[in-house]
Amino acid sequence: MEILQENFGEINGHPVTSTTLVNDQGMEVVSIDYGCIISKIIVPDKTGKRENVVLGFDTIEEYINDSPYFGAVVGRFAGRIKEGTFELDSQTYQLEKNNNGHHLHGGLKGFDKVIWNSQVLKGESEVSIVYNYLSPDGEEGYPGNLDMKVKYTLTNANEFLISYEAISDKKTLINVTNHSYFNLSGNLKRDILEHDLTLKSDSFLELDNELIPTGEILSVEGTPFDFREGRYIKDGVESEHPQNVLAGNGYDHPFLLAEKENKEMVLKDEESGRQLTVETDQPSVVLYTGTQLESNFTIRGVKARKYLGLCLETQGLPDSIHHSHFPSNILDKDEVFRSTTKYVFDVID
Ligand code: G6D
Repeated sequence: MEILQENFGEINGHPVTSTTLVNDQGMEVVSIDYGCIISKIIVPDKTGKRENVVLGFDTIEEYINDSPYFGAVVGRFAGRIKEGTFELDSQTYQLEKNNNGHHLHGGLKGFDKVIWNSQVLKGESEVSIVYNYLSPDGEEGYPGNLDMKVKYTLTNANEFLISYEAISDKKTLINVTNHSYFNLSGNLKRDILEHDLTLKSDSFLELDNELIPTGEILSVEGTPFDFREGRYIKDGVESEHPQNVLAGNGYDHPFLLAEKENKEMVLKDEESGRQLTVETDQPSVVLYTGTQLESNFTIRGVKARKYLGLCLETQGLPDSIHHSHFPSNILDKDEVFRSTTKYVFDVID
C-alpha cells in the first residue's frame, strides 16, 4: 500500500495537491483537493492491462474551464432544487439559481469548486485521504455553518469507499454525492453504449422538461428503465420513451433502490472484461449517461462527446424539500449526517 502526493497546480495562489492511493494489486485512485475530484482510477482488464476508467484531466485549468463535474464531490445539495428556493421552520431561503432558473449541484460555488483541506492515513491493508471543508453560513444561500468531511479509502481487495460526514449549527439541507463519469473500456477507447448495467430498482422519478422531478414515481416495468435483469445503456439512447427523449436521448434520472448495500448496481464492459459493483446506504442513484457532454474540449486527447461516460450518483432524491413523499434531506442542528458508498472493481467471471 502506498500514498503518493505531488503538486497539481494552483488556484489564485492556493496550491492544489494531487494524492495517489495505491494498493498491492496495482489499483490506483488519484484525487485532488479542488472539489475532492477523482481524476483517475486505474484498474486491470481481463488480460491484466491497467488503464484509467474515469473521465478526468491532468491540469487544474481544464477542470476550471471545461469540467461538467468530472469526478467531483457535489453539494451541499446534489441535483436540482426547483427555483432554488425552500422553506425551513417558516423561514424562506433563496439559493443561487445556476441552472435554467433552478439550483443545481450546490450552486456556482458548490463543493466541486472549493479547495479542501486534506490529511492522509496509511494502514496495513488500506490507505485513505480525508478531505475537510467548512461551508460558512449563507454560502450559496444555505443556512448553517456546515462542517463537511469526505474520506476516500482504497483497500487491498480493490474496494474504493467514499464516506461522508457532516454537521451544521443550524437546520439545513444536505444531499452529497460523487460525480465520477465511469467508462470501463479503459482510457476512453470506446463510449459506454455497450456497457451493461444491472440495477436493483423497481421505480424511477418522472422529470419535467427542465429535468425537475414532477413528484410522480414511475414503475420501470416494461420500459427501457428496467435494469433489473441487466440492460445495455444504448437501449435508452435508441428508445422513444418520452423520459429517455426528454433526457437528451438517454438517462438523467433518479432511481429508487430496492435494496441497500447488496450489490444494487453492477456495471459491465464485456470487451474489456471490467466490472464495477456499487453498493450504498443511500435511497437512490441518479443514472446520468453523459447526454449533455459537448464536443468542445478534449479529455486526455479524446474529443469529448455524448455517452463517453456514465455517472452513478448515489444520493437522496433531487428536489426532496418540495415533495413530502420523498425521503427527507433535512439535517437538523447538531445532527450528524453519515453516508458511505462502496465501489468494487474486478473482472467479469
Ligand atoms: C446536466 O442534467 C444533467 C445533470 O444531471 C448532470 O449532473 C450535469 O449535466 C453534469 O445538468
